[in-house]
Amino acid sequence: MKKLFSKRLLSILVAISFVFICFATVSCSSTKNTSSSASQISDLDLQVINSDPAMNRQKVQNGTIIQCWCWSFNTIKENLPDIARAGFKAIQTSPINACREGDEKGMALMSNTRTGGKWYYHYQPIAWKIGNYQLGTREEFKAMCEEAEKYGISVIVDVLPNHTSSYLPDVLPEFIEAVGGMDKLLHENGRRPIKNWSNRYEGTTGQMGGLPDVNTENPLFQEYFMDYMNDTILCGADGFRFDTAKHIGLPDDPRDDYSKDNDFWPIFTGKKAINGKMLSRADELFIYGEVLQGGNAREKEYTEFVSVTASNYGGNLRRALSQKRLSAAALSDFNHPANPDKLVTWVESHDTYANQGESAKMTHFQLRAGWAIITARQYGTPLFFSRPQGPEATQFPGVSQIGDKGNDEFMHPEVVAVNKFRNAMIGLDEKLSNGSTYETLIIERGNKGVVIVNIKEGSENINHKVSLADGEYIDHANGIKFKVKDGILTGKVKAKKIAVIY
Ligand SMILES: [Ca+2]
Repeated sequence: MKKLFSKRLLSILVAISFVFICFATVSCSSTKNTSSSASQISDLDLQVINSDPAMNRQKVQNGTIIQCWCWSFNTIKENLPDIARAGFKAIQTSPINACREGDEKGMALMSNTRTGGKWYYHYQPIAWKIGNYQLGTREEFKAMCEEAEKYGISVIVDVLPNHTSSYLPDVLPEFIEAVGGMDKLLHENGRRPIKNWSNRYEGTTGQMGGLPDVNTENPLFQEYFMDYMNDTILCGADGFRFDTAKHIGLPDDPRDDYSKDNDFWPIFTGKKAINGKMLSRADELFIYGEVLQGGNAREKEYTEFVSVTASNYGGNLRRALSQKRLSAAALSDFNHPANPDKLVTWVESHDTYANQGESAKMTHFQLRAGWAIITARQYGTPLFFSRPQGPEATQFPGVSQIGDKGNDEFMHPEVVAVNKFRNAMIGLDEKLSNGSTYETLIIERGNKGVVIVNIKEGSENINHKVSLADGEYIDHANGIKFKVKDGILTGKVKAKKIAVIY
């Protein structure tokens, strides 16, 4: 309660100080489109005032998240004004825990040498404490969270309790001692590679991708990991992404011989204590699990505890974009058995970009078109993957390294316009339809707004029945004029452009 009050007080004080600056400069409205930071404060103050932490979960779910992939804590902190201005409501960090220090701590995102660096070492935990050589220290993380709060931006932290570093000797003695010794660290089955991915016993207790499977049901591990989770929340985290969540068993999944209860999910969503310790602020946190669909993922069952990733929808969307067939009927279907308000949607994930490379050849425009679709829709919480700097449609351009910010696409006017459209359309019903061909998708929200995604090489003349009030509209993305007369929307969307009308 004390934290809640102090956060509210801080928000009010920041808002008041913004108002004061506005009066002092008498320039808030007249300089809205210039680039100086003082002139853009007016764009931010509403977001600050709306940053009531009690509403955190709903705010994140209704908004958009930017995955600051491999950005350091200091880099994120420096770019918070731009992130807020772009209309994002949350940032997602890469894993912040102590991690494998491979390649002599090389900082290349991906190198072919033994010393250059590899991004994925931060997905290999060696102890549950905050800070690593890739992203920064605990103090820097905390400072980032404190700054994010000023902008009404929530912080989602990527956690990966399912496994350790692929090289077990890397695991620090403090981790091994905390769980009761080396023989208590892993599941009985934890070094046998998963062969049958539909077998829940293998899938939840076996070794995935060379990563030893931690006994996540060992009460000593649970207490140790709870201390980390609560420290992360104390520093200012507002939610979590659970990596490889489908590899941690649900209560009714088969148990490993070393485990008594499959109670990981009840404990780490605040429904049950471990040795007297509860997850802090559990009701406010936005928590989702990486539950990649396929095999026997039980993706619907996970939503009893957490939101989950709509990975099939991401695949369908990427296919639709590459085949230039944005069928409204096909793209209406999230291809997921769970309630759609429990889904996290993406065009691509860091895995499809950096691991399999399956999405790496997508162009900036294809990614924006996909982003516009998931962000304009009523359901699903869109996750924006921030790619590294450098030429488009390239997996590892080699321009930026671990710790640097990604490319500027998160600030592209079309991305910003759809982010703000989403924030303005909360709760309104959606209607998807096509233009003259499958290369134009039209997403209406209630009687308030329309987003048009045109992936054609040519322009699309819009002549479409809508529920918008009659009048003239200026598209928020590219400044194109549209008109609604007698319920018919007319205007022209140029080749490979997105129009955001409300
Ligand atoms: Ca597991």
